[in-house]
Amino acid sequence: MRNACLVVVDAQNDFMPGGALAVPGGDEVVPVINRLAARFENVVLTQDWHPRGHASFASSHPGTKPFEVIQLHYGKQVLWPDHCVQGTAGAAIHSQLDVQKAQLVIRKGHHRGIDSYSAFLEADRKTATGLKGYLKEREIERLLLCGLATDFCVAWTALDARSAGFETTVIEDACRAIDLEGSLGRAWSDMTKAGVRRAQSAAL
Ligand code: VGL
Ligand code: ZN
Repeated sequence: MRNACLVVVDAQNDFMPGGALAVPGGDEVVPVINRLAARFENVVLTQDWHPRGHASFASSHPGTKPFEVIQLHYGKQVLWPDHCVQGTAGAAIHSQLDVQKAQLVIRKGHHRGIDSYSAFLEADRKTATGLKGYLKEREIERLLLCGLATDFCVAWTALDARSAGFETTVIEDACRAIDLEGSLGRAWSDMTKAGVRRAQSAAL
């Protein structure tokens, strides 16, 4: 699979049970991803990496609460509890994730005023992370996505991967979702429409 790359999205402590923005069952993906990663020559990780006072934090907008939606200069933004603050234990990749072979870690969400669910383009839909250029230069054509959360960072990354021309598959049992007011169902329907494939790890 020289032209394929496994992209492990945000497998970080703050998205695990007990973390600041815990995704139900988030830790269950770790052994599944470890089994998958053993079979890939190319592995890339993403890491949500926010400065203190980030625009996606409810704590940065007095009078708001986590999970409310507000309007920012680039459009709608869900407000989250403070999470994945640069350099904190919560921002670290899960210690059981066997990622020694990963060749690149894309850190995203580091501009204070712009969120970035996608590993390709920030929420202003203009600022690129550089991942597309990296993968194209490595002649990668197929992306297999796993990690957290299915309906936010995995889905946005998958949709942008399709726009960038990659054959894209989301490995469902290697992901877990936040599922805010139907967001998981919407994410799957958007991904299916965009030509993202849905697979189970056992079938790969
Ligand atoms: C994520 C919400 C906020 C994710 C990151 O990794 O899906 N979700 N920041
Ligand atoms: Zn975030």
